[in-house]
Amino acid sequence: ASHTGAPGKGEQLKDCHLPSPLLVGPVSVRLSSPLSLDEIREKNPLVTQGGRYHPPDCEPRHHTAIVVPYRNRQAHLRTLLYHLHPFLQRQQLHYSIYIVHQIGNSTFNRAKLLNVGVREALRDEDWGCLFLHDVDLLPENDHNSYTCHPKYPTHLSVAMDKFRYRLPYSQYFGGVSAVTPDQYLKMNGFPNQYWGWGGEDDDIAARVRLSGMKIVRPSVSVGHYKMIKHKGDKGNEQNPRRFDLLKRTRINWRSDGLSSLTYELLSKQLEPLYTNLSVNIGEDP
Ligand code: UD2
Ligand code: MN
Repeated sequence: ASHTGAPGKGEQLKDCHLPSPLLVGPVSVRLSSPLSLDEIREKNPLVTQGGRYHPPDCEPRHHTAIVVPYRNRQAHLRTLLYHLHPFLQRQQLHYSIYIVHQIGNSTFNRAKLLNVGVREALRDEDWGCLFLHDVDLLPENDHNSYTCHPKYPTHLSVAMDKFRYRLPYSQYFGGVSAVTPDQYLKMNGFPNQYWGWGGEDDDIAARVRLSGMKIVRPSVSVGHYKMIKHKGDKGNEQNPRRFDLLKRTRINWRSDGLSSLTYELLSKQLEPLYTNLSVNIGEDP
């Protein structure tokens, strides 16, 4: 038999080379007029139903699920997909993108949506790494690896244009972060009680510490992100209770989180560029 490049069935692929030979380093991010979903699809022919990808010619070393809390940010979603698919493919990851769509008009709850996304993603596959990703953040350097640290949760978005490319404060955990399933279990997931804007990221950071872990980060030069400029969303007003809630994380984290998560999955659709989870997470009691 003669080899034509693609390995036949049953033939073992070689492990992907480290570092990936496809990396380019800094990338310029275009924010204006996102392409249509069809156009993005044409640019990513190897992405399969549900927004999944597996490198075609080597065995990936990492299996990463990207979980995005979402409601009513169509243009941001298209911009994210346009950038993230090629970015993750250059890293030669096995990955899938999950959009966790809060249905209804109740106040937005980012952290609870992330809990839902993690639980549903782990029903699909034994993901080694779970990324928690704002819809409006675009990584600007593909040396920022979308993989997990074996021991500690990672905070990736350390240098954003909106904070003049610096960490705003040392415990900051907002934007883009990552945990392994073990780390996620250890910290009892994320809080379910933060309805509206703010505080939930600080609660998550506190859980990391309270459960005996610490936060690891890439270097500032690699952890560059652009945030698409936006106003506050209707239904995600600042949460006035966030300061009171944060005082009680130390008491609440074991009882509120993955262990107390309830929701109703309304549908799971395998769209061409992402898996859409439509979910009813209830409302602020
Ligand atoms: C900051 C943090 C974010 C989170 C938030 C407080 C940064 C870069 N990010 O973001 O991680 O801690 O503060 O809650 O500092 N979303 C929707 N639809 C909505 C509302 C929110 O899809 O109607 C999602 C979307 O993925 C968005 C994320 O929730 O990116 C965070 O909301 P935001 O972008 O309005 O908050 P922002 O930029 O202040
Ligand atoms: Mn934002």
